[in-house]
Amino acid sequence: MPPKEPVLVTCGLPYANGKCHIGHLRTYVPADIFVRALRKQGQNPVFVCGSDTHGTPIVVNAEEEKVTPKELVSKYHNHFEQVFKSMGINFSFYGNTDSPTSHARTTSIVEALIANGYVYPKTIRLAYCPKDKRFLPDRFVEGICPYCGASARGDECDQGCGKHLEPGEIKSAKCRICGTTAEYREQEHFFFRLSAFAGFLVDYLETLKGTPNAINYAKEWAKDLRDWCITRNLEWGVRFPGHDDLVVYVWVDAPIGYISFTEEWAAWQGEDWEKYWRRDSRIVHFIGGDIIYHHCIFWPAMLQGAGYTLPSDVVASGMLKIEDKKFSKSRGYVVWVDEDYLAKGFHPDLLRYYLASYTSHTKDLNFSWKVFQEKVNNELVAVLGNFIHRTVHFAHANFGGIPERTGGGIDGEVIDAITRAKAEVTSSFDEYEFKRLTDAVLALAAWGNTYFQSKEPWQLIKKDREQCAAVLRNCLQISGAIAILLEPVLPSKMEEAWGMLGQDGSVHDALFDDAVKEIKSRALEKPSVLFAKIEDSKIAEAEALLSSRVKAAESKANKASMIAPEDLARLDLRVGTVIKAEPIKGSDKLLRLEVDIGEAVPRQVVAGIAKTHASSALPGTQVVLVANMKPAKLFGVESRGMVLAADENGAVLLNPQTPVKNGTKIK
Ligand code: B3M
Ligand code: ZN
Repeated sequence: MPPKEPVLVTCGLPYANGKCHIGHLRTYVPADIFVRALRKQGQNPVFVCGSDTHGTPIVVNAEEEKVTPKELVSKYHNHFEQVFKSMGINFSFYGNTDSPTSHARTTSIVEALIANGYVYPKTIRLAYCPKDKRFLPDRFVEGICPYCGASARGDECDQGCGKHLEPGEIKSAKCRICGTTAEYREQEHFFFRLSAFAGFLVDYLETLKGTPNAINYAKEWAKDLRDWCITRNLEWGVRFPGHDDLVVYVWVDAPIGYISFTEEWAAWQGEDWEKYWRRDSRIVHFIGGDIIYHHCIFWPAMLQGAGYTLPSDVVASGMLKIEDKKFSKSRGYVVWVDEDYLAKGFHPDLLRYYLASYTSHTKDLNFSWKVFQEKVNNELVAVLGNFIHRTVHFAHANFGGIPERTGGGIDGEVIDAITRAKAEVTSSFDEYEFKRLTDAVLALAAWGNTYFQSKEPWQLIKKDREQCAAVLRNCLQISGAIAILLEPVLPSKMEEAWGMLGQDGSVHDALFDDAVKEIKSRALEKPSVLFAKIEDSKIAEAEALLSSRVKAAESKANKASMIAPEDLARLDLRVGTVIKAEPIKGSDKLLRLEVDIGEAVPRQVVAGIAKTHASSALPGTQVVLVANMKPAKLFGVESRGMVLAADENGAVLLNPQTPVKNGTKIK
């Protein structure tokens, strides 16, 4: 059954605060493939996206770049729009959340939520920088996650458990700009009554489609909902109605961009936006795996509370790795789409192919330049390009084009092979598994190569010209089918192939069903090379650029971590003698030591040396102790210090060259 119309597809809005990298494309390319595939099934989806322009991600970076938020946003808005276009990602509309329409729609939705009783004021304690004399919303504050203890920023435990943090929740808060320890001050803020939507969300998530990662996480989270603070102390953003000193939290107005961009597109096209957002429709959100909470919990609750159509599908992509390392801009593990890829002359379609064909949409995707080269050379060049090229080349050289039909039509086995591939391609979209699409088409090309080889047209042409023509027609039929089925992934390359096959119109307008329509006879030109091999030197150059960036990041980090003499002076290092040593129950690594450091009572410390030291051999040994360590409990035993050891093959204890008095300080 064809999915219902009208269809709106959206992509998560990139923050307009930095350049586009491959991590972004992990979401946008599959979304574009999906939209193109819907068109090939005769549907007419609208595809919107745009810049996320508000919130502390923008304000912090603008302060760092010493420009206004508006200037920062317009610079990167243009950058993203340009890169998306170059990558063949064709949005129906690419907006920005600072537009008058976006402000108006946000205000209207917030007012509706207030009118419907879903917003209430509450006084909370917030981080405040006494030096900069301002409140520190979200990314302006750094500290410790109250849930897992990892370093976190104000709105999100980005290095640990990934939890969304509410204002005031972060512990040991420091101002990100000046490093001053924050104070907590009280202020009235406004909360969205998310808890009122608990029952609604449980039911809604039963009906939500998309990828299992999105739906399953959301179902867990829906069990424990906390109300959500939706105002912030910022100048930049959408004013909270009736309060000139507050703006709404960026995660309120950002998804509302999906609606306002539809409005702007509709005004431009003379269409009706309410068809999508006020009546029955199919709304599909493509997002990164880290913003599932926002799209499956906050957003549907907001829409429900204000009376809008709910999303039908949430499609969340897996994470991206670079050369098997966790993606990280600060550590240099990043590939910039513009300067590292497009500007180096790599064709956009090759990267689209990599992103679609590497792995399942929800799994980790590793980008490696070597694998990129292998995939292009072994799959696109050796299988796909080779098949289309040899077919067109042979037809051109021996028949001057696609030969006339004589006798029967296309072979049954050829039609079967195409039909199988087409079924696999169309069904891959029901599960948002784009790799199945590329695998199926590659298999069809491989099948074509075997067919060509087994029919030996180079022999046939000498013996039976008519039979040879029939074989060629079959091969050209397969080539045309490949161009149609693969157009969503390789739009510009398949348009080129379509041209080489002399077909009418554009492959962008062909339907999947056209893949089995019999190809027409026509004159062909000598084919050009569709995919060229990527040389080792190109890859070596790209790898060198990446590793120089990683090295630069490392040396910057090393410089930043150099210490001054006064930092060393903070360590209270003393020599002591082990008086007692014994194993700790339940641990095969730890020993409990009592160390005399010249104090009235020996220090009890826990040391991870059980694998390398028998407890009986230790009493009498001098050791070096960090005497001002924060006390910690290990296996129920309190440790009040740390014994120093060289970290080789386990632990080699440090001690003075000649015995010294217990308690002697180390300088
Ligand atoms: N601007 C980017 C992110 O957190 C954020 C997405 C908004 S989608 C409405 O990935
Ligand atoms: Zn955490």
